[in-house]
Amino acid sequence: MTPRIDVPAEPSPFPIVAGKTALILIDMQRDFLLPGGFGESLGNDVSQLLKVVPPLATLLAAARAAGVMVVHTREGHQPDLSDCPPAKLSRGAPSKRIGDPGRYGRILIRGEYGHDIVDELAPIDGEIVIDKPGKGAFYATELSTVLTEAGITQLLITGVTTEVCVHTTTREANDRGYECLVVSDCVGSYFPEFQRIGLEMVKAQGGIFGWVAASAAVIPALSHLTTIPT
Ligand code: TIU
Repeated sequence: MTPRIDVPAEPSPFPIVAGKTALILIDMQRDFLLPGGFGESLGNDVSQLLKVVPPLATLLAAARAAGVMVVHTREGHQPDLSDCPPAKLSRGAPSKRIGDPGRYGRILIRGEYGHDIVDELAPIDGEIVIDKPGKGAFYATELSTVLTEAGITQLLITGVTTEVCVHTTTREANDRGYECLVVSDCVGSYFPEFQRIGLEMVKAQGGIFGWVAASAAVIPALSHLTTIPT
């Protein structure tokens, strides 16, 4: 029998299954999170995202201790912008567009300091890093193949921003047959009302495209996973 633990979640308990569960950290990149970075330069309140880092670091440590697969994503583009659609490139204020020089290097360009993940959540050996050109982590990436080959069916979804890349990825995953738990204090939005409504939308209508629970409910389940004899 596959060891399985039900996490108390809304709208119903969410099954975490040993060997079939992955933790996904979406776009916890300096460009989105750090003061003086791209996100703040657009007028956003980065403190709303920075508060996600401590609980997510704790959840990440618990996942690592439980042997759960960890996948990090980064939104960004090739230095020549060949993978950035004109409709995305032309968005935003002049001089603050993708590829322009920013405080932490060229904005959202692969290889630049700002494009990489914040130090507190840096990937370690053995963890997957998916570079994605879009908002959804399945679009134009190898994520689907990676998860299929690993036999993953359950996703613990975290990262930023709740209503943009977290929602897009969760919706993509749900359509592909994954069961998705969005961890409420480990996702963040620049806009408090989008955070609240974004989480409501996931779990409405009997869990229309996912489940929602706080990390305080997920972590004990992960700890228990390590104690189940296989
Ligand atoms: N990762 C992600 O959500 N990308 C964004 O551009 N989000 C914004 O909210 N701008």
